[in-house]
Amino acid sequence: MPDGCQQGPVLAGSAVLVILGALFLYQKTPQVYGKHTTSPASAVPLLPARAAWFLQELPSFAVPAGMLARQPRALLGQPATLLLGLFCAHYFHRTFIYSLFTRGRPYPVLYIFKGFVFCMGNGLLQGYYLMHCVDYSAEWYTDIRFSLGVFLFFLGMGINIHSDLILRQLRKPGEITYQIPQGGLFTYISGANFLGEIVEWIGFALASWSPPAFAFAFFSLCFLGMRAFHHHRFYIRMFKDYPKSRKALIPFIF
Ligand code: NDX
Repeated sequence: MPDGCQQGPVLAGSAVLVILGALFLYQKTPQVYGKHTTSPASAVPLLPARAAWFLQELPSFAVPAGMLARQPRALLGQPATLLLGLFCAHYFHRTFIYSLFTRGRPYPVLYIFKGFVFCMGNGLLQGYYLMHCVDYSAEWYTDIRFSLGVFLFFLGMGINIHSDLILRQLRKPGEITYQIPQGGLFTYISGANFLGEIVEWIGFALASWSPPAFAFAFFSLCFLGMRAFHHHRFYIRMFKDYPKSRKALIPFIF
């Protein structure tokens, strides 16, 4: 491990992600945004979904992108910079493209603030670890963990983007009604976009083989896995004709 790496904050940050993820597993009630919004629109301050997702996710892109920009040119082809580039690519899409096109309902300002803090912390953690705490050898590019991880990262990203697109097409601009999603992995599960994102971060963890990346993959599995479960229950309650064979997160299993 390079000398400049502060291991204490890295381990503490990774532990926070794991603890937060585990807490979500025990939470019986869903996070109160999107289809699980409970209070009337006038009761809590809200922002339009586009502005909300942009503001909330921006630090996940800006912080690691800033770190990458400060790297000397000679390091640009190294595994660590490529891996941080993948992280930035995901959040470039989430911040500038997903946010621009989302047709989600207005989003609670308090959640934007919490999401912003989360994204800032996670962006710092992943970026700092890859830029200051790992020293991959040139052989890492041919290691099976790297190849499989990068494959899963892009597979998951493809599933996530495709599934979010299917959801977006269920609404006309300005609508906030819900319909049964059809097509793609939604044929088998209610949380197709979430499964894609989980596969993506498991791939990133494998490819970078780093404690912060495994911690974030675990957080995503818990947070999005529970969200898929709550979405599934919502659909079963709301639609009498909801497909009986459809599972929550894992096709044919759960
Ligand atoms: N953002 C990750 N808790 C979160 C923001 C909120 O990126 O403090 C986690 C992320 C944060 C959360 C983040 C972490 C935990 C926080 C929480 C706020 C409080 C919480 C900080 C950072 C916290 C404690 C106190 C315990 C620490 O109207 P609508 O919005 O429902 O419309 C939806 C629409 N749609 C439909 N339209 C028509 N018909 C249907 N049947 C529809 N079903 C859905 O589609 C939306 O416009 C859109 C997608 O909705 P949905 O619900 O499927 O996905 P959503 O949860 O909004 O996520 C959107 C994308 C998705 O690709 C997902 O994979 C990704 O973002 N994501 C989301 C959350 C976390 C995350 C990724 C990750 O952990 N990697």
